[in-house]
Amino acid sequence: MKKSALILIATFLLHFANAQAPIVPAPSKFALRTGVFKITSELSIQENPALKFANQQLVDYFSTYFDLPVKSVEKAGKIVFKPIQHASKDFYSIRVSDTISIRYTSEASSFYAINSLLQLVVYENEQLQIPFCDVEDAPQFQWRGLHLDVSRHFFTVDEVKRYIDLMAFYKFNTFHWHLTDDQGWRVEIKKYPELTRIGGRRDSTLIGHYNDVPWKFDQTPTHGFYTQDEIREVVAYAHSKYIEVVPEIEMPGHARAALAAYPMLGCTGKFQPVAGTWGVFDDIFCSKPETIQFLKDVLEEVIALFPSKYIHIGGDEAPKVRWKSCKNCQQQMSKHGLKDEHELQRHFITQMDQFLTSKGRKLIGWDEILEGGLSPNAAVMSWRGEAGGIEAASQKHEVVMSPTEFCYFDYYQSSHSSEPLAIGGYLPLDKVYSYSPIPKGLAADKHAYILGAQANLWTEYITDFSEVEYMVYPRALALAQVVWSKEKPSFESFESVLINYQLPILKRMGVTFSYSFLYPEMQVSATKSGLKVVFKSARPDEKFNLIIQEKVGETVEQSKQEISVNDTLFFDREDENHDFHFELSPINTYEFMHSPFDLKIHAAVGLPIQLLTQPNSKYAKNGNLTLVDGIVGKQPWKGDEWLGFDNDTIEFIVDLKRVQLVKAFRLGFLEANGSWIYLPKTVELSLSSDQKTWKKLKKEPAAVDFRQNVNMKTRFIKVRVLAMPEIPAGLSGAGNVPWTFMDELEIIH
Ligand code: TNX
Repeated sequence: MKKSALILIATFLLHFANAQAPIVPAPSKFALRTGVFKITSELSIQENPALKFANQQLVDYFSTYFDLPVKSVEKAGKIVFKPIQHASKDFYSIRVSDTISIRYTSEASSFYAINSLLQLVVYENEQLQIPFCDVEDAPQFQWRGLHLDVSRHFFTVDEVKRYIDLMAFYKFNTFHWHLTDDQGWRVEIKKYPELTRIGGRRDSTLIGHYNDVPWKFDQTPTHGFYTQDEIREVVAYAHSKYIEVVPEIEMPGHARAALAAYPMLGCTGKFQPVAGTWGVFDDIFCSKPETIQFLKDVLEEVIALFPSKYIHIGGDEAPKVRWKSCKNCQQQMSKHGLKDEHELQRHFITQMDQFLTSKGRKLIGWDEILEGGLSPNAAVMSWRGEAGGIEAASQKHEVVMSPTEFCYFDYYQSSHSSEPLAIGGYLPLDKVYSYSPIPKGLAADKHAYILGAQANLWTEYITDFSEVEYMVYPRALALAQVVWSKEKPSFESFESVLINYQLPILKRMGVTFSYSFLYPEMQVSATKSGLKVVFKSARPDEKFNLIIQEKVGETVEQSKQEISVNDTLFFDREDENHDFHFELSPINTYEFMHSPFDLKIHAAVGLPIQLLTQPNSKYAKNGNLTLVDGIVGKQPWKGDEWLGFDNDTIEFIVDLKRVQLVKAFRLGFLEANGSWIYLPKTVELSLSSDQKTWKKLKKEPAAVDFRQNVNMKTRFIKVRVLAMPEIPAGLSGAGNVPWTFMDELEIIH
């Protein structure tokens, strides 16, 4: 290895607390005592009709995973229940000694107690046992949700039940079932059979990422829907696990599957097939009375199938282009004195609100339903950040928080290239764990309007159920903690519980969870002369074999070295034109994935950059270093390599630290229009040796790999990037300010 990569040893160990509750979400109180309760074939549980679901859960778990029959007995068995009053909602307690006594306040809480108990079971010295302990517990939020999109990809009844099983085990209580979208209508509606016959089928599906052009299609038809009997079966199953199923019927947007079945429900009446690509489509439900009546008919059947208090009507991402040129829609607007199409959307949603309210139900919709004014009884699901939630709660409407930044489980969970293709974004486990559903900017007297939070699993890129589990677990455990516990243990403590207790449980249950949180992450910081690199890992005592491939010009040298977490590598920008490729493999025996990292040492690494325009905090993982951290932004976009802005003018200054000859300047831009990330219009460079007088170079059009010849001496380079002020109509994200993503900035001497 060359002198450029020096390894300095600065290893230290973290210490984890010992007496942690192995239960996730962590109970409010947990205390271990000496002794163990031995589980034998004599295990018995007290029969009681009110506790039948809790008992069933226990019986099923022991028979499925330990092949152990548990007897139900009339009088006190080994596991005894006692109802109590005057405790907080869904409070329960467990005392494990020679018998196990459970005190509960509600049927649901008896079920929660059983799930906690099951998580306490350990297999030691060839004996199943539960340590003597005391547990006290109650949930914080009433809406503890997971969502599943079955439109983009269809999942069978058995798979949905499995999803519910795992949810229940971690005390989630709301299953948001996204049943309709552009790519498939999945619920049988007796009055409109074409919805599932035509709308439940698509001829072909996009292969690869939406942003990869030209598009390729699989040419394989897919068809799937749930009959009303199957829906009832799932609802009853969820009910037996104290989970409420909230159905979502999307309107007025994301309606292409329904419109394929009944084209006259749209504005143009023209037939278009069920969509086989992703994103947002201009063709949405028309606002004319016939379509409104159709949707009420659909909701009527949906209400009969789902006893839930809330009915989700979507409301997101509905472009208004068709409505603008539709005579029926314009007529509705003048008839009802509506000033624009946003108000027309409010009028649309209000009619659904009145209908659902008249049936004793409550409408919930994505935060776009705030645009044009909120319908009187509507609850809001805040996904585009927290702002929608804050606004709705301030207007005294109920809110469920689900901001993309913390709750989108379709985002990547690590930056490793071996992650399966995903939509984009970056949401590692610790980020989920750090979430707190009550937004900071919300007045204290409005906190009660926040019902809780949920994670969403959109399945554009998730084609089979094992991948569903991969994306959801273990991130769902972090969210379970967020929505259940009043006081969260530290992330380190959660992580050690996960590694020591919960991963073995997930394994036992056959969950195809992700180990991504255990993969080391490369962390880069700036030094005076270049970069410093460490590989951060969840396990502080981890040792790796580090294989370094160093490419200088055409020659590649390889070296191997054993390192520990927190061993540090240093790189100097004087050693420009080196490409490093690291591979880490653990020396310990833990299951692991291949985890390569690339680092490019160029003449600008670690240089100070003064950001005159601030990037969006969601996309600035390495702050101003991002542009010169040697990690070159790649496609598909994972959200952490790029610096992301949502401004139309972006300015920053690079300091080369001394006046020097610059031959050329390079800056990469990301084009991922499906994610509303557009190439900016122009780049304008200015040079200065003192930051007082600036020499402007010719403005150039931006490009994915933008390069400009400079051939001048300078110390400071000011970069001014101009983006479109607004995404034009007809393109993905029309009407919004486009995202501008840039990386990596290089100086060529
Ligand atoms: C936005 S979240 C959507 C979905 C996509 C998702 C992908 C929401 C209300 N709408 O239609 O599947 O992004 O992350």
